[in-house]
Amino acid sequence: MFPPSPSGEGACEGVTRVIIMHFCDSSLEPVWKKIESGERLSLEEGLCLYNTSDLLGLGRMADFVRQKRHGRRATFVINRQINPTNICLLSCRFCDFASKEGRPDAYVMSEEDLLSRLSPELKEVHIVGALYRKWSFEDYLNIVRAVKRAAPGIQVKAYTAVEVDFFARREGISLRDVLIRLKEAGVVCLPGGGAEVFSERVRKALFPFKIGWSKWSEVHRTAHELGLRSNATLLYGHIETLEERLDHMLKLRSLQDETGGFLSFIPLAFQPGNTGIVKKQASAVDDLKTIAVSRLVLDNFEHIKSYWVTVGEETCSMALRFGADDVDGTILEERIMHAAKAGTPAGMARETLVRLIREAGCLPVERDALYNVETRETAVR
Ligand code: V47
Repeated sequence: MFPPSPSGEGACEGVTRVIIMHFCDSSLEPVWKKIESGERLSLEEGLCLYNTSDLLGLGRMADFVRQKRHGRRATFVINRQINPTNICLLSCRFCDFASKEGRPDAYVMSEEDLLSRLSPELKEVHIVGALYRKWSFEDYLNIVRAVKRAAPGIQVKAYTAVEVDFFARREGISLRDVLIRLKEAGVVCLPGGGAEVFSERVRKALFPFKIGWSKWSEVHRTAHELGLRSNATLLYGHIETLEERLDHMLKLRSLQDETGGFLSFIPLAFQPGNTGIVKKQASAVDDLKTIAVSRLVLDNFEHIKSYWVTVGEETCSMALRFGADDVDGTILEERIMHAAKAGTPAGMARETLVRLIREAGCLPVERDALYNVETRETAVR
């Protein structure tokens, strides 16, 4: 349904090379044989990768696959996140961002607030709201329309599957009709949020009133049928098991086989904040393993994003040699993870993104919301 992306600068496609890998952990050898010959990995093989003590061996395999697709290129986007309100009908146990009407931290942005956040250099605006009872679907559409009116050149990535489902139920219309109207308003891509972990056990414990895999996948499948691209996330580092992480990835892999509409996969390291669910966020080793396993298991996802907001600048940079090929963008005003006391800045300068990409030995390339890079000259030398 969607055309394959061109291979990246320096990509090794078409070049026959013999790669000799040595592992400290011999259980990686049969998995490497499959990876080298382009065979698909199973859940058990994913577990073998997660459980290895040979972190660098795992990284080399993921880097091999990453370099085959993207060479040394690593992309970033000049973007901004906008969260028009934090007032949400849901009260998910893991979320410190959502608030209720009348609480001191509750806010609702006016159109003026929203538009004051736009600036000419932005390529992408990433809008994620909350389920606000007082706003109709038309109000949510007007946010997108206002951005497009004020800055027609900015691409809008907006509204997670959770919000799309909320709009459909509120208006009594189909998901398809919601998505058609979002597209008409100017949305080019759905963000990957709301996926959390597609485990019913975890859903019941942490977000029982939020949609699960069945509805989440229906929204994304329908979006892809309409030509809207989308992303997919995984929230890890709370109560989920490694099997549940892998099952999540395999579900996404099968949907991607069907539609080809996903652009990128983004593992989000859970920020514990005030939730009391866990004391500490996942370790840097777990972050790097999760990126590497995603790259190796999700063989049909073009892009694996290392999200600096949750893993920090250093791990984000290292992740580019563990399978990731993208670092998201400048973001400027991240609120969701920062409501949960993320220790990273709320935004990052272009120069910092370029530096962290270069430090990993990669070639920084600026992209747009749909991962288009204008020409080879867009590589930031
Ligand atoms: O679905 C909420 C997560 C997601 C926390 O598509 C948390 O490019 C960590 O969708 N710690 C929303 N994560 C963010 C999102 C996103 C982010 C970056 C890029 C893209 C993309 C999409 O944030 C939610 C939830 O899984 N989240 N609270 C927390 N305390």
